[in-house]
Amino acid sequence: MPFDRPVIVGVLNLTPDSFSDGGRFEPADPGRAADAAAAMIEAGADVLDLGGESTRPGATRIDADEQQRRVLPALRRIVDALGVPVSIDTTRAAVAAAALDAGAAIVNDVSAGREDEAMLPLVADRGAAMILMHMQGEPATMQRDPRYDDPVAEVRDFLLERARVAESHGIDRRRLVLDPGIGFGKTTDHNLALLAGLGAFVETGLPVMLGASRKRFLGELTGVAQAEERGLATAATTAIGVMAGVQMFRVHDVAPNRQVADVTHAVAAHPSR
Ligand code: HH2
Repeated sequence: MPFDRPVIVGVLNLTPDSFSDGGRFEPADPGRAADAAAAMIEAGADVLDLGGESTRPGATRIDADEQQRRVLPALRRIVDALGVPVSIDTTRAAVAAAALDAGAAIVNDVSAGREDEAMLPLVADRGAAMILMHMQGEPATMQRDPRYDDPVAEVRDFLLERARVAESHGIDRRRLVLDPGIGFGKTTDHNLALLAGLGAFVETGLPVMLGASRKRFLGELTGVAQAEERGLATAATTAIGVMAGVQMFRVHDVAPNRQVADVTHAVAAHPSR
């Protein structure tokens, strides 16, 4: 993946219940999802992240067959028509395998390969890239009482350990991306600590992805109740991430984040800094 500019990863949830964009697409109508994907590319997305299971706090689990039924028709269309790198947001190896068969290039696993023991061997075998995300607990209960002594150090150490395990399965380190997992078993204060401490993740030398888009803590900070209206708050996190050296941004609203990332990156990369 080229990192000469920030990579914008557009979120396309093929779910009825995602917290901010659920219910937009029917699996029976992959054309609409492909149109939305084309609009994201037009707006400046470099990668599209497709998912068939919501991981919002308290979400119901979706089995591998149903995830495939939701995601694969749209994924095939997007790969065929747009030829952009696609990542599959799943913790199940069967879903990842089918998505890689259909042309996906990246596996985005919010369990960092912990949920399905077949995941890391699969990614190694296919030579795919992988996003390893930190989560404390599980989606059903993760927001009940998350606790850390030192959120930045604990999340960073967890991710480095998962990267080590991924490498021990034969995944090339250069194909790994670390993601602190904003909102996954974290209070607003934990999320703020992670945003303030992004430099510690960048210093690991592995590429870092930030997924703060529209999340609840942004609503808490701004008083904006509707997730779809947190675009500016999200863009602020993109600016913070770019200044800290973060390379990838998983966002629902591509156009404003593309603009913010490009301008901020021009400043961050300026020789006078
Ligand atoms: N956040 C969500 C889902 N997947 N993957 C990574 N790597 N990082 C994230 O921060 C992340 C993620 C949650 O957002 P969304 O997909 O919009 O909602 P839902 O889980 O309800 O589908």
